Amino acid sequence: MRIEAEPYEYSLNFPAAALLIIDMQRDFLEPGGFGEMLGNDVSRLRRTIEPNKALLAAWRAAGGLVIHTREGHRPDLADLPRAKKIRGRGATSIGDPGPMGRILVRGEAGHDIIAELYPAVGEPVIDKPGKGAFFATDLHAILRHRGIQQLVVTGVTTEVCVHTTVREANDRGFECLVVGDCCGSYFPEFHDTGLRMIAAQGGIFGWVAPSAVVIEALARKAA
Ligand code: C5J
Repeated sequence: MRIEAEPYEYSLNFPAAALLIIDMQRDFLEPGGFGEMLGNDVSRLRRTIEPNKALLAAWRAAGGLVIHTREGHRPDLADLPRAKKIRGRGATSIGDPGPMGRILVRGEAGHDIIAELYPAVGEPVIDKPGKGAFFATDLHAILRHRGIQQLVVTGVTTEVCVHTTVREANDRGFECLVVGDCCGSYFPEFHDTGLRMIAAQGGIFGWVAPSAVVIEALARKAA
């Protein structure tokens, strides 16, 4: 399946491709969550919900593998490096009580994925303690076992967990197509530059395309 993308067309090999949705969690996206508590404008992330819903529906209808990730830590915080805990010097940090339970702790309400994009039964959910989805997780093993070579990547935030994951994936030999309007940042300039960085230099980390062209390619496949 040929997809018009930056810096040049992406050849989607559907059975060997997975949709990887990064950290669409309540604490990052919902009003009253940790992200908003830190002073961020969550509407900048929420604009990605509808395009993600449409892409997810099309991907599921085509029978493709969907993988979700969540950033967070063990309730005992044993996997939380001190450097991450104290970063930002904020009054409230990871593991502390927040508006939706303990912040970025597994099992808490704010750690969970937003209802609009909730994982279906059988879709792997990767709990990741870092920014990249490969660090200290079984993602690579799952992709290998399923014969996946390509990743269509969406989620938040563009310049942090999406970027880190795409860089990790690229170094492991995966071809990454980042769906621009399905990614979001609290900082619009970081989002725009983050996408440009991926496709720059001949696609140094991967490709970038809008959701409409990916959905259209999936519809062509179904026809
Ligand atoms: C993600 C973050 N998911 N910005 N986390 O990007 O801390």
